[in-house]
Amino acid sequence: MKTTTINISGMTCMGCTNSIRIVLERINGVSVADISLEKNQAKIQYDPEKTTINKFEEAIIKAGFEINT
Ligand SMILES: [Cu+2]
Repeated sequence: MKTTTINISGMTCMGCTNSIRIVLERINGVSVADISLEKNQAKIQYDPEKTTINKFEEAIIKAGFEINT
């Protein structure tokens, strides 16, 4: 298991954090997605043999948010 942090912009409420959590946890290989509205961050625990950070970023963008690098 690995953990990564992704900075996100565009989240305004718990509904946003929830929808991001749901799309991330639906990705095969993700065990936990912890989304912080305060920090504008997603902390993701995943299996690097099953998925990649690219997939997380794609899913977040598809859900209507932006990635801050
Ligand atoms: Cu919202």
